[in-house]
Amino acid sequence: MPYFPTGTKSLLSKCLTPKIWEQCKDRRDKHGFTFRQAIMSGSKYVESGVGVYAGSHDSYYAFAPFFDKIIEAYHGHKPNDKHISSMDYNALKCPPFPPDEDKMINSTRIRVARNLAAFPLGTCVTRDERNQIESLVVSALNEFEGELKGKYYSLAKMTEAEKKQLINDHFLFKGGDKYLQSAGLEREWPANRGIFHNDAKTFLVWVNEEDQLRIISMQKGADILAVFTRLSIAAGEIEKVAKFAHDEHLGYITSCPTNLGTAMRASVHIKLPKLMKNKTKFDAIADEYYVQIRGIHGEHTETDDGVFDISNRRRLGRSEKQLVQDMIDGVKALIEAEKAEQ
Ligand code: ADP
Ligand code: CIR
Repeated sequence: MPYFPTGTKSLLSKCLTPKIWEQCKDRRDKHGFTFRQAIMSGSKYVESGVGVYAGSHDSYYAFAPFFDKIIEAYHGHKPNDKHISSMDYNALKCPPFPPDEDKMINSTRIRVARNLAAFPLGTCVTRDERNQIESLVVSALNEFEGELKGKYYSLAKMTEAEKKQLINDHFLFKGGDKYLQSAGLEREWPANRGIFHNDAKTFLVWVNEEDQLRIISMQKGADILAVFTRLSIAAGEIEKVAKFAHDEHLGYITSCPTNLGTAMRASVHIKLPKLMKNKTKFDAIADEYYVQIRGIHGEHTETDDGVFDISNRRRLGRSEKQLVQDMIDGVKALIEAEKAEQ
């Protein structure tokens, strides 16, 4: 059984009891992914928040005594609970922000993660399967017309300068994430990874990173409704041609259990230079409204100039529409608090 030093806070360390270890330690899912592989990341990096990845849709059931606990602890979702999906953008309560608040928001981005039903997850695919996934997804995306029409850029063919520019502009994944590496998600990097985007870079799809697809809608400013509407239409179009791994209990299946359900993160980059100095209040509002605070250069980054990435923390058991609403309500509360700080 892995050793966790005193003070380890990861969900893995909390959920992996000696009984569950005994029950699961020699199990494999139907693609051969072992329980030990699933917990490798958090065993190696004890500072993980969660520390667990699935090898396939089946991992969540093959290792159920363990994953049920993780899922309940993170999402409050019990083994018999159902997940409901709705990308109904007409139901969103999102009046435009007044001008003084609008200018506090630099940009808006909503992404959903999706994986193909016909393959295991990125943690467990072979090189050949990863290649097949790339071909299938890219050929579907190449059919897009109108605003969503774009081009696929293979990571292996990009120059260092192009990559750097896309990362700095917040369009592309970074690679080199130790948590993903320890879960096997960066094997044979950069082969068969890439990004599809339209000319305006308001619609983007990452291929074969943490999940097989990350479908992204983003733009400058605070028009959350426009961003959600574009995402909803694009995800619907892709789903017509690619069957995604999904079930009634877990919603969309993802390699990290924190993303299950909607697999959606809706975020704004927002200036909160005063509130950041009152960390207790900042964190209390974030907790109350179920939003997560990140730095603006991706997960596990800090802020340098008082700009924060604020996003929905919940992903499972509530619809996409409800969770975009969580983010909107949290952002409004944070703006009020920022204005109230001296
Ligand atoms: P995820 O893809 O899980 O949302 P990250 O937090 O690593 O993961 O973010 C990926 C990239 O998207 C980063 O470059 C980040 O800066 C960018 N990003 C996230 N939210 C926004 C936003 N609201 N505006 C602009 N860029 C964003
Ligand atoms: C961790 O456990 O810290 C990483 N594997 C990332 C987990 C997902 N991110 C998150 O909850 N913010």
